[in-house]
Amino acid sequence: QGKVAIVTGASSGIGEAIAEELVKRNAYVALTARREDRLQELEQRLRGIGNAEILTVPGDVSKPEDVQQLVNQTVQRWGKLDIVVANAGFGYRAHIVDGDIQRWKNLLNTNVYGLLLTLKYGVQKLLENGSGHVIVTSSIAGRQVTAGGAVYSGSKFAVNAIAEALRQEVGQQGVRVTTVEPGAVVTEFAEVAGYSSEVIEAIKQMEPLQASDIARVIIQALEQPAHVDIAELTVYPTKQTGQG
Ligand code: NJP
Repeated sequence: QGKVAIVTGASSGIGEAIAEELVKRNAYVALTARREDRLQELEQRLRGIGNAEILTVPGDVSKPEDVQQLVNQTVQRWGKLDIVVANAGFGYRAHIVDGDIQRWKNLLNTNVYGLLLTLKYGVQKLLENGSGHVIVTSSIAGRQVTAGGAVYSGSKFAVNAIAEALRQEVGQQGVRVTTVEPGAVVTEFAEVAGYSSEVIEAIKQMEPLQASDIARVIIQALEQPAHVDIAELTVYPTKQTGQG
């Protein structure tokens, strides 16, 4: 049997690309995100790759019952869990005084609380195995702050802290934790974050990364021998010299 993986935020972008790379390597992959139609389209596409084993469990990572359902259904289907890709998240740019308070709440609920839920319920199963690998998608915004980035950067600083605490908590039990900090990647991220056309143009000029670039780097971390944990991966487009 192949490795069993959960991928959150699998309905587009980086999560979709990681799911595809995992399936190509014969992993059994459980996909989650809120948009069921997009997950089903992806499942159909991935079924075209050899004997793909895929489970689609639509849900919201900020709802404990949805995350528990995802983990439980995965383990019921394949008997174990080896890889947790905690990737769901989104961005938002606004000065604090102009901030949309509902947007703040949703962002922190997904990027921070949703991550904690994914780790809490997912990592319990890895510990039962005595091995496993957690991939956490953070951001270069988790290393540097710019005006307008308070809430997104704040969420990703929290993500980095949570991932490092987890690494220290579970390493002795054979579970690796890798935090990935991408620069600009072409996904639906800019649109969801509501970036202006000027910002989108500036990103185009820097020849941004493709989601497949991040997926390839993550696969390299996953394919290290079990005693090697690449704890942090910061990946910039070569021409991106600042954050934005
Ligand atoms: O963005 P996008 P990325 N519950 O919008 C899902 C980080 N990052 O692939 O629920 C469950 O294409 C959403 O699905 P849906 C970024 O912070 C990116 O670029 O159906 N799922 C979709 O599948 C994030 O952590 C860049 O709407 C939820 C996925 O998340 C990660 O990369 C730079 C959800 C987002 O896909 C993936 O983002 C960087 C919820 N509550 C870091 N909310 C970049 N692209 O430039 C959202 O430094 N999703």
